[in-house]
Amino acid sequence: MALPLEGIKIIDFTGVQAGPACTQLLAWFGADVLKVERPGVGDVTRQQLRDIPDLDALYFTMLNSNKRSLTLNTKTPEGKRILENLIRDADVLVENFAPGALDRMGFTWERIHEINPKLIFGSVKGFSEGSPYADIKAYENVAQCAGGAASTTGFWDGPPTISGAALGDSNTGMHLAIGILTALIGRQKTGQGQKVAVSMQDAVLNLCRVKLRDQERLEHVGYLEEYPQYPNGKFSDTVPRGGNAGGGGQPGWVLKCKGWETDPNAYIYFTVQEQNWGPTCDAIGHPEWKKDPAYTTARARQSHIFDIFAEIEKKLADKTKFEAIEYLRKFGVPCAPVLSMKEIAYDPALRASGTIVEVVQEERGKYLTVGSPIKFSAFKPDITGAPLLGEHTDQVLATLGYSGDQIAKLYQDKVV
Ligand code: CAO
Repeated sequence: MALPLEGIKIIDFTGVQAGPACTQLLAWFGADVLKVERPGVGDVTRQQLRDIPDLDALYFTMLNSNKRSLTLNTKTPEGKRILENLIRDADVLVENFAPGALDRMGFTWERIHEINPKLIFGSVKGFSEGSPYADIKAYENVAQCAGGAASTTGFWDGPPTISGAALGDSNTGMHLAIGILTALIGRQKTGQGQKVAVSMQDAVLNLCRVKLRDQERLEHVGYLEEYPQYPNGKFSDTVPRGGNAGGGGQPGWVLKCKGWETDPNAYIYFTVQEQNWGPTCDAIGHPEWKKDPAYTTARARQSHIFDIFAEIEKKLADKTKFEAIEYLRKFGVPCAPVLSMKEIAYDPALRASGTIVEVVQEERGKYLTVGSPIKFSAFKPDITGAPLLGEHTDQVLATLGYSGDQIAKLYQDKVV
């Protein structure tokens, strides 16, 4: 069947992770994504963290599958003309250059809109227009710090901590994809393109919504009853780091299982679900806590929640994390094993669902990547390899009407 985004032409003027993650998603769903890269260099991630000499790094292949690649020096007059022609014929252009870089090339939003008023222009920056930091270049951790994730992650007696999840990069790309699809639907009504801008700071903050909720609650009542600091510790005037606390209405913690002394991931996450307190007491071998006023409400439990967790750990001490989950699921406890990346890579269920996929990459051979986390009933995205640098340059130029000789001249002049 035709994929939903088939026929949508996207100029992918992106690099590193935030922009490429957005356009890769759209490519999986059928868009024709043409990556425009600097001749001889390409996206910097082609060369970053290489595991095989001279081959495109996994950093690149895992963020640029299902795309085509055109090399083009957009600082040359002929390169600019080619880009203008591409813009005239495209539906979307996505970029995540350093602040001002596209303007310096001569492609301001106003100019792009003039060339093609129907085109949707997607842009990622570290900070929004008007921010006092708007001129700063940004990578993942810059955004995690500025978006509220770092100050609220980690333990209260340690420094702000960065998450392993790409909250600043891929998350921003996902936000931009939503914006672009929204603008495409909007265009069906108005016939007009628009600029869609997402800052990495804002995208991180959007995922830290509950922490802003906590800031406001703190200002109203002076404490946060689901944090480990309650009721025995002190609160300041800002949301503290809560370690592995649940963060919602349900307290939870990371608990040790059999083998934790040697295996850094022999843990589970255990949630004390309010409405499941009775079965939880049975599961942890303390049925008497069901009626004990020191245990019957979340508030009563909180002052000795770590003693409760210690009791649960005793109960789980002879179980591996997988055995613990098998046991606890029967009692309706919301829980999961702490899975290592190795366990995830070889997880048969994640492979069967297409969330972990094996892709064949030209020159490299097989590698693993994360497939579409979004599942559709009418189609399953087929994840293919990433393009080699400039693999489709000749093809694209021919489509634009360049003859063989003209293409050879463009190579000679280092335009492509
Ligand atoms: N032809 C000619 N020149 C090109 C080109 C092409 N095809 N593609 C890029 N360039 C030029 C740019 O115009 C720019 O030139 P000037 O500095 O002279 O204007 C230069 O290459 C470098 O631009 P850049 O933005 O790609 O690279 P950078 O190293 O200065 O910064 C980054 C990288 C990621 C910090 C910055 O792009 C940024 O802050 N982007 C916005 C936020 C973002 O997306 N961050 C990445 C998240 S993933 O970790």
